[in-house]
Amino acid sequence: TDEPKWWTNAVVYQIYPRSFADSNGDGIGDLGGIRAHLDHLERLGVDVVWLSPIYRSPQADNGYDISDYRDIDPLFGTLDEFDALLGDLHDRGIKLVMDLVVNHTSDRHPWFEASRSSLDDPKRDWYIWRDPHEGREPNLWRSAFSGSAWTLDEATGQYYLHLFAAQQPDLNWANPEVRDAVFAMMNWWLDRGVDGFRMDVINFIAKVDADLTGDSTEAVMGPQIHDYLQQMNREVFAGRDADLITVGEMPGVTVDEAALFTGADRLELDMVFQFEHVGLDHEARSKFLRREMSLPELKRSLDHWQTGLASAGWNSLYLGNHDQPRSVSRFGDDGRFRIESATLLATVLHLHRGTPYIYQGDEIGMTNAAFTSIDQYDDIESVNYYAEAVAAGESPDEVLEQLRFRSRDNARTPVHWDAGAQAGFTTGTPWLAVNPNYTTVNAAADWAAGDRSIAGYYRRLIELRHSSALVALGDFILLEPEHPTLYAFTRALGDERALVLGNVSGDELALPPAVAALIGSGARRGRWRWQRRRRQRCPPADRQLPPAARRG
Ligand code: TEU
Ligand code: CA
Repeated sequence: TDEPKWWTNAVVYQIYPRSFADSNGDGIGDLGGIRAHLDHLERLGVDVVWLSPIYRSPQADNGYDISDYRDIDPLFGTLDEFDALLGDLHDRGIKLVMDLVVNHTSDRHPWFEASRSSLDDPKRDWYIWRDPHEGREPNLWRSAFSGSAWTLDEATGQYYLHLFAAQQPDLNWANPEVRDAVFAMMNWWLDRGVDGFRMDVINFIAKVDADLTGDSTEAVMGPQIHDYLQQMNREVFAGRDADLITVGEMPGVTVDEAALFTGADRLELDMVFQFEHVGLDHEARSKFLRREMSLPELKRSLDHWQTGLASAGWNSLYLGNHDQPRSVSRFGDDGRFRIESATLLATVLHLHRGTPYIYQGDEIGMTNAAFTSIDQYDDIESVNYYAEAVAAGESPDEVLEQLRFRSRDNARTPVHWDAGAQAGFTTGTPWLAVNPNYTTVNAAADWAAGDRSIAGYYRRLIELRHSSALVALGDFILLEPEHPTLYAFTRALGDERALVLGNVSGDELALPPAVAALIGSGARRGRWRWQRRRRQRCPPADRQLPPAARRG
């Protein structure tokens, strides 16, 4: 039918469980911690929670290395507690999306243990094994977490492929038994009542056989990906009457590919996470090599996705997650204009067309970790990168500087609930240091800040998406693409128009004549009904940013 899908006016909140809230004092966030903070989520008004992995795992990559897909890691709780959490969320009208990590398993998953046990084990072909090529690795692919993407298994004399850590061997999706096992597991979770999946690096599951040997240096997506996703759709999602949601994480995906993955008639996915806008501020060859990104570049990139998926497909909208720096530190000013920056970024993102994703802590304006020593880092990517770069002769201080901006641990420090010890995250010692700014930046203080509450502002944006078809579905037109500090666009649906203006600078901004004229003509025709944001108390008048959003 032509009825818009329910998720066109939904907002998703991502929980990274290890860092959200600890209920038993071991310093690691857990399911009990989430259950203790559901009021916060309900107050924000989010529709869906996406839970990063909580399955049994040796935790080499904080749960993205799964050793049992059908159980909860004891660090986080039990299946009974999981069912209780799911019930609590549903009672509050919030859906739950699980992280589905099936490009790879843990090297301690029984499937891999069987697979590596001998050349003729029935599960040998469940993973990707190759003979050495001229005495070295089968090809020159690199792991995302440093080193080769191949590890030699001495016992059988073959290499196995791992696009991530050696503890994360890639499954062989070309084997129909693997697909059946994954689909059965997905059905098991849906039968338990979960509302969908966020699919980890799902565009990597299809490998091109020809590229797996020789001098190939760059991994590419295989064409079978569409068949795999369509088969998944038939065997897992088709015929279920619940309102589900699927989002595929797809590094490197293009707009044209995304239109295929998310086109309604293709029965693949509801939406994808694309990476173009989070790749603009670093060199292509390494995420750790920072480069200056201008506002016009960011606007052009997001605009390209808005227009590219305007008639076929659907966007997911995000500025941060557990793999990215804190959005206010990366795209805004996390010092003097922290609150203005956080609300501006929220405004711009949430008023695009697509489904917005909020990463835990962004709704209270949490900032990068500000670690100064390598011992403070935990993330396998950061730790491996530091070792590799320093071994290659780079200055440790420079590498630390790179990590200070880009490390995934920036987004993984514990959530600040209040100004008490350890920010109210734990009664014990947190697994990763709490950011010292928790005494001022915390959920309790933020909710109490009235007009200066970032969470309160998010709440209004979420309400707006729920109540306004214009915000959910309206056409997007970017204005002033080349303006260095103004983020301006319109949305249009039927007779309704919205004009969104964001001053992405710490200075006063004079509106370009074309935008001023647009305002004038709209006002004359009675089109623009001004809803000025309530005056903000804090910055002195000469520092005040113009209202970030105006809608008619
Ligand atoms: O991330 C995939 C991914 O490509 C990157 O965002 C990754 O985090 C890394 O920064 C590459 O440089 C997903 C998960 O979100 C991430 O947490 C996992 O570590 C990864 O897959 C492996 O499962
Ligand atoms: Ca705990």
